[in-house]
Amino acid sequence: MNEKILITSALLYGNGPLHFGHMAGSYLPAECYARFMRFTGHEVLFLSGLDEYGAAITLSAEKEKQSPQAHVDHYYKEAIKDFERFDFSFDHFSRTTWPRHKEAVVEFFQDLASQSYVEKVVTKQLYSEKDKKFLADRYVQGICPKCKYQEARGDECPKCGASFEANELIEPKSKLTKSSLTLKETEHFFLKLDLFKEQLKEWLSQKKWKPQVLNMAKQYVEDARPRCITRDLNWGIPVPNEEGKVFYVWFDAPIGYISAAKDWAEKNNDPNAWEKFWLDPKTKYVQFVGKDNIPFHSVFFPAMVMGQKRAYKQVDELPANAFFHYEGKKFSKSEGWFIELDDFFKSYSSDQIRYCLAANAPEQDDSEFSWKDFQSRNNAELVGKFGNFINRTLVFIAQRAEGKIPELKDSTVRDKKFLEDIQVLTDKIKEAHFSFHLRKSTQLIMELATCCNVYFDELKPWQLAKEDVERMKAVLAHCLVGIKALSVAAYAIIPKAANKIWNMIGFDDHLTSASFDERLKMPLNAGSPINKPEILFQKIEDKQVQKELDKLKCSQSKDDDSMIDFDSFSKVDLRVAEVLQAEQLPKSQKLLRIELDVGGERRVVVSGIKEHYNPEDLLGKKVILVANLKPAKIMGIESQGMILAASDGKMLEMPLIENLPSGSRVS
Ligand code: B3M
Ligand code: ZN
Repeated sequence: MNEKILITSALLYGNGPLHFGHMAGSYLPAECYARFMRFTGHEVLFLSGLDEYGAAITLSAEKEKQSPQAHVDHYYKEAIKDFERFDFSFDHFSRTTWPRHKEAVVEFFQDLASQSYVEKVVTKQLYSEKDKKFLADRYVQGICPKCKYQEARGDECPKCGASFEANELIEPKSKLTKSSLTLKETEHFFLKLDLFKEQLKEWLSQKKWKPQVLNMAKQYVEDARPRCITRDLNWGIPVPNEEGKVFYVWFDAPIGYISAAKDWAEKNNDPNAWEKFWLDPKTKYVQFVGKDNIPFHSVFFPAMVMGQKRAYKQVDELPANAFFHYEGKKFSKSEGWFIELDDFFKSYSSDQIRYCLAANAPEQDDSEFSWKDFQSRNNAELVGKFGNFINRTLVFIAQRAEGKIPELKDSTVRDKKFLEDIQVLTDKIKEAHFSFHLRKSTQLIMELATCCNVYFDELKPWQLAKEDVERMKAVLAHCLVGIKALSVAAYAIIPKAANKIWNMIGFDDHLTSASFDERLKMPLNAGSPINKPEILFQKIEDKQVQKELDKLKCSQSKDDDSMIDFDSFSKVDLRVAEVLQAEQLPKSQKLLRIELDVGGERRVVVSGIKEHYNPEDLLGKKVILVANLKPAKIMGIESQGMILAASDGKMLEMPLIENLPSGSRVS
């Protein structure tokens, strides 16, 4: 049955360029889903936009000595350009400074206020005596009240994902001047989240989302209490009748999903068209976000929607992804840990990177982009399996079958099995897309390519060319069914290549002029010519990969911020420590409680190595301990140091000392 599907990707902060981290997390999965859903005949509205208000923007605009508006204007243009380079099929990419977004936000607020879901409260906010102003949470850093991470931001902890009010931070400081802050009274509006607690619980209990998403949502609901939705700031949507106050960016941004639809409708000269998606309970609404955005999308915004007089659609599916890193570290423009897209697209195609990011999408755990993996996905999979089958078949037809499509006839048991396998695999690919398993669908596409290659190798058309030309032609006709299936199956992920293949096998319309199922069923035009086979993907050479890695190294060494001097290093007290005891922490998947002997002193450390080491195997081992790390409470246990371990994101290994006694210094 055809559905109406509203798809949104988290709004991108307008304070920096798009990178693969965003792409793999909340954009590409949405983009492939949107393409697939349209291709399978659904009515799709795929939206996103730029998140342009809030202190994240003013902070970075100040750094670049620009006005906030000029700053977001620049990044809006960049975002449009970048999404185009990735062949995105957004129906519209809007922005929160779009004038009519204001109205939508004020309307949301007034609806909530008129039903007493907001209250005005005298609050104590962090104030900088030095700057004579209240500091928005983004300008504040401190220690996370939940996990004690030292560099928590004012509104959330990047380490444990907790979200909180800036005044709950321990030892708050100004991010810019590092001066300490005091609490001072100011009036603000609070959204009474607690009033929605039961309704949210009931609503969430019906969701079949990923356990990690549901757990985070449920935890946040348990914690539900009034949340401040206004700020003392001069960049944002003004709160009606309140001088100097604007709405908190997380209040306005999700409403941006609705405004984006209105913006789309207006630009298409059909101003009410947005209602068809947003106000129809039959619409299926899918939101793609990163894991740090889960609380806002699963609880905060749904509560705002519950408090509206109009029945806006609530989110139905929230396939939130984990984080995506670059060669083991977070993407960061400021730290030079970054890929310039201008450079990237000079050497590689959108299909190559879309495939690689889809194959590594952080669906369950954090994952990463590495140049070696990119090379091997490209060379072994796209070129070696997928492209190779298409190329060898078409070249063979050009040389041995007059370049014409042979008739599909006289199917043997083996041929029938091949056609059945194609059917089974394309069904599975469909299912993988429907259930948001993008990684799985890339694996299945490669399985399909392998199945085709195996058929070709087994049936040996080159031998048949000498023995039985008719049979050779029949085999090639079956191979063409395989090529057609590859084109159809891979479309959502590598749309350009897919359509090229479609045209190579003799069709002159666009692949998506008919649906996925129709395309699979459709026969090839026996007797008509195939088009000249083109190379679909270029091989990536070792020296190219080396060049990219060198570039990264070079941008690192240029970056002074990431270098430390010897004095700073020598402050770290590294010691050999012998494991005396190790035990599981029943409530944690990752942590072990380890007791160590450090030259006669006993220490307890909580260490995230449970997935890689059995506690009993650790007894008597001598590890390296950071012995002068400030103690931190982890799961209620005071951890007095940190054990060193190497990891590539998948494997983890601790350096072990064989002969030296515990307590020895490591330098
Ligand atoms: N811009 C946060 C982020 O990019 C934010 C998403 C808003 S979605 C309404 O992580
Ligand atoms: Zn934390």
